[in-house]
Amino acid sequence: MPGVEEIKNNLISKLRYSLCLDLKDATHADIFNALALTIRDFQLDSFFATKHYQKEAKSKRLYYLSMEFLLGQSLRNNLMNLGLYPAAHQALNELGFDFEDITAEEPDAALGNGGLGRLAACFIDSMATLDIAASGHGIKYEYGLFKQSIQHGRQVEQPDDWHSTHSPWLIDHHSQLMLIPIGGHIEESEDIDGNYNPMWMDWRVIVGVPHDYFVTGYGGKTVNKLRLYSAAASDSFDVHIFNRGDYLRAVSQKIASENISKILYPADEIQSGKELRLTQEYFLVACTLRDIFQEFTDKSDDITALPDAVAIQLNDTHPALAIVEMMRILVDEHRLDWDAAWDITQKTCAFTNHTLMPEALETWPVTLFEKLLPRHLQIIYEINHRFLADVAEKWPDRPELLASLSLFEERGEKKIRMAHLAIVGSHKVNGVAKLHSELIKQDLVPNFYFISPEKFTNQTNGVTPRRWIQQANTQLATFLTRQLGAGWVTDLDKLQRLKKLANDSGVVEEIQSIKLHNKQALCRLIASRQGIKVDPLAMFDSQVKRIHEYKRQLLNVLHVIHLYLGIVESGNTLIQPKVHLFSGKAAPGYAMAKLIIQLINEVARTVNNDPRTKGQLSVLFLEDYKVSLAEHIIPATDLSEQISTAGTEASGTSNMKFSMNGALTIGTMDGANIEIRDAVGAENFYLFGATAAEINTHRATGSHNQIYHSNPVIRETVDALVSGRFNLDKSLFQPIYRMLTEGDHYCHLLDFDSYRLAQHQVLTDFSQPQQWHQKALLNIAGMGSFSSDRTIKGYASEIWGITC
Ligand code: 26V
Repeated sequence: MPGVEEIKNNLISKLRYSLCLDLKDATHADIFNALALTIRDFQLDSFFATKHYQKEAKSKRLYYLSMEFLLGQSLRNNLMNLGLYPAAHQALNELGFDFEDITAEEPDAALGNGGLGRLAACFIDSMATLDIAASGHGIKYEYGLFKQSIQHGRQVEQPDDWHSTHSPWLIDHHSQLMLIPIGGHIEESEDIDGNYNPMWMDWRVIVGVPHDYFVTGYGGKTVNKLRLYSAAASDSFDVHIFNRGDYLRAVSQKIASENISKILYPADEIQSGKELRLTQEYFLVACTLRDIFQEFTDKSDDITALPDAVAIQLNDTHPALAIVEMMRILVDEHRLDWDAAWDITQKTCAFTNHTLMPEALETWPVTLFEKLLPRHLQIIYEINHRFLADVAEKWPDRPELLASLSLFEERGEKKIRMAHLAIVGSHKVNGVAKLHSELIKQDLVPNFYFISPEKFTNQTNGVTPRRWIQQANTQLATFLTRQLGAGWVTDLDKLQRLKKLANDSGVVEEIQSIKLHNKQALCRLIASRQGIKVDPLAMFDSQVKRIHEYKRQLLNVLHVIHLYLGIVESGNTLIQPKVHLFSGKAAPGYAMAKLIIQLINEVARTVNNDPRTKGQLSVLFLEDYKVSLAEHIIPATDLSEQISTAGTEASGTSNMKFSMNGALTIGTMDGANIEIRDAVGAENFYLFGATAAEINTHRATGSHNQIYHSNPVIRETVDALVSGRFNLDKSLFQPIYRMLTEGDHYCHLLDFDSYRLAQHQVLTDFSQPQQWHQKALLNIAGMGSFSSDRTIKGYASEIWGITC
């Protein structure tokens, strides 16, 4: 293990020979880069050792395909996992730098939108920690998720040029280019034996360049890689266009190719059918499969053994084309017969669904496929034909099954249903929390469940305790290590042992003082980012996540309005001072979500500037939510808002992060909330609202209007939206008012009273600090099974056939 001197010397030499700088001229950003390059060398030593032992062990390899990896910062995580944290800390100090100042320089790698991408990042950490031979495969977007600022209360988006100076964590492999065909057309033909042998002709080529980011498991034994591909143009293949003298066309084609990895699509839960997005998905899949086949054929010449050596996990339908590309490679290139190829493909692939929201389910127009991927379209037709023939044969008396199961949506413009493709081509399909997995079977694709019940399974999400406790909450980590020994970091079930300390008032006071310490740190951050002073003794109530109607930030802000009206109109006083924190981004094209951000900001401005609320109520919208900001907010939160309409949030993962950092949850019976409540005890969780079944019934009866008219508290609150109280323009929030009173699909008003009562109970309980922090301790104690290590062990044994 390198010591302080070695780190110092290497850092200075990186500054000098890689960055051409003298220590005395180096900025904090330069020092960050030099330290990252120093640490990367240690990672690489372990990487080569890992490669060697994985090869010797002939380990089955897992390929995790995802359009998103929301990594955040890496320096502190790598230092901790390699065991170099104290030495690096001291090395920086001895060189005259503050460790916090230097690590804060690292830009977040925001190559994802939200939950799905952050889950992928937790998973690669757990896979390396569990010594699984695994790699992540994604796209190296030049621009990650946009940066958000708030101007006049409104969200403004700016490009996220996350590695303008090139990330020190990435190693480019320009010598391992991949050639990816796209476009063109099919010419029907026969081979010499007279078999149908279609030829994919006149395609153009996109070049894939691999960039490797190294993922250090805890303890540093295993270093896996995350391989991100960028797109480039192929000079040699465009030569004929140049030769024809069509210089401008050749250049524009080059630009078009480079655009493929230019930007992350900033929408989640909204699918828009854009050509560039489909091209990105194909590009990821095609590059990854070239890597998979290359690695496999290096070791084996028996292609039928592929499913024993390789498992592919599809993170939602976005990489589902892997099924089709694999069939193309096996049938067209390896000349396997269809049934053998299909058997290999199905045994290798597995699919995770992450959403029940109809607008997020991917479908692609057939015409778009015809233009970009004509051979893949043919293969999809063939998969569908054989699949439906099989269904018709097995269930001759159920002809109605065919239209509902088909890979094609025939109503309106003909489209390919990517979820159907993913289900048919996989041997396992999983949801991400118990309720979600049930709803997949019962509501989303009941007929698929009917024909192949054995495919469907659940793997409840988890989060990595390395980042979300050890790194984000160093005081809690120190406390845990003192109480439980260091083993909790890789065996989170050890947290259970805290239960017996719940009646030890000294321990409970320590939990309280850790929380206060974290709140003070967050106050300093808020003061420096937004120039606002917050009282650390107030209750911190946080809702941080993408802004979406189904997540119901609006329910939260309606309740804040209700509290405000109580103070200013009825002269109420809150039993405890409260700070409501909101943070999150809205998809740039999602007007209602953006209006909700504006409402939160206008309510914040009104409430915070009203002298009558002083010392009682304040509201903050923290700009530019990202992983590194979450690491500050979550450990400093008293109350975690997990208030989605039951049956809409597949799992949620911030709910887990908050609870394991000692926040109590106010939440609905949705996603993983249900399992969290079971784990921490119903008495330590503030449950409210209708269940998924009740929501269905309510929607069917459509009695929302009645709630507004019959409930004066609700009416007063909703009317305030259009009263001019929060903005001189009374019509500004009219669309929200209308949504609530003319449909309220997400049932804000239905759950309002129940939410209000639960919030009241929260405040009452918060005024008893000893009891509150005892509940906080019991939350931490109950969260052992929400480590992503547990989740990955489940995937490994039940889906991948990998032992760990
Ligand atoms: C859809 C699209 C559509 C095209 C544009 C880009 C894009 C990006 C993402 C998505 C789907 C997002 C689905 C998602 O993030 N689901 C979340 O997954 C979490 C991890 O399983 C889970 O905890 C959340 O409840 C779920 O909303």
